[in-house]
Amino acid sequence: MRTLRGRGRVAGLPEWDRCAVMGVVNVTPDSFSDGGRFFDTTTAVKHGLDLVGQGADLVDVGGESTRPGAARVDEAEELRRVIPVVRGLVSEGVTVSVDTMRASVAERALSAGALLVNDVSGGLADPAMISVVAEASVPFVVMHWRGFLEGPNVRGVYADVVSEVVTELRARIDAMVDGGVRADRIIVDPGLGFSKDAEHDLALLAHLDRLAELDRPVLVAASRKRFLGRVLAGPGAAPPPARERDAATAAVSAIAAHQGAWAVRVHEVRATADAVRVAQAVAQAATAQGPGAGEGTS
Ligand code: PMM
Repeated sequence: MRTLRGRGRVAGLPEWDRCAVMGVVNVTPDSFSDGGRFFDTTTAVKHGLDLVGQGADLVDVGGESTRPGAARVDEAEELRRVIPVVRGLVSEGVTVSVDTMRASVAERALSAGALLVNDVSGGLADPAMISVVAEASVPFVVMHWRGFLEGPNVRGVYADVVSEVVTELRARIDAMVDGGVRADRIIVDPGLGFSKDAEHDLALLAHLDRLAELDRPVLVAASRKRFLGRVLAGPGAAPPPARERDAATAAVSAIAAHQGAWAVRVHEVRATADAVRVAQAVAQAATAQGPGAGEGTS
């Protein structure tokens, strides 16, 4: 099986010897899977620390829901939600990433100690994002995005979803590099569920190795997403609610880690932390075994 290359080190971040686990803290009243649960600073910081206790290597803090039809929060409100949580987690020694489409929020979060910017728009929503990331010389997650999830953008149209995602991500990488972002800072993400149906998401997971063409580490963020609801429900049935999709999420984490993903982004950390360790043990056994190993034992 072809696996992803370039999983190893992302410049500017600690190095993990296996697929890293990114725990999610949404400081929002309305995210689709955990909206409202961690909406005040103290609860959000405590939740982030709990995720680290359960095995998260880094914590992704976001203040704006990206679910279909969600209204944008204004900049002041996003800053109010995100910055104190970033500061609180950084002061506890946590490696923090900021999930934002706004350059100003990214900049303030970096000043508060965040080490990574995770932008679901891949730098498209805010033209100032590229220069902020270039200037700070920090790692940047470039997710595949076709615009805000409203109107026709909710359902993407693809002739060949895998090839189109690879091509469109390559264009974003080129734009980032042209804007002064160092290539070794860029992480790519196929953007599961963003202008994609279940069949698109599953095709991307089945062909994750194609992202190796981009030669960048890959982040997979499948946690609790709609396509898992579809898979669990089967044809015609109602999908289970988002919070009942954690076992399915951990299954995706094992698949992604086995294929060589750099990190997986999840709401429930414990099962995924186990999944990536099992994937690592299997990978090590495969290396130890190697071609020809075991000869002479019979
Ligand atoms: N999905 C969500 C939020 N942030 N970041 C990246 N890099 N990739 C994603 O697919 C992604 C993301 C939406 O899920 P949430 O509201 O449960 O956090």
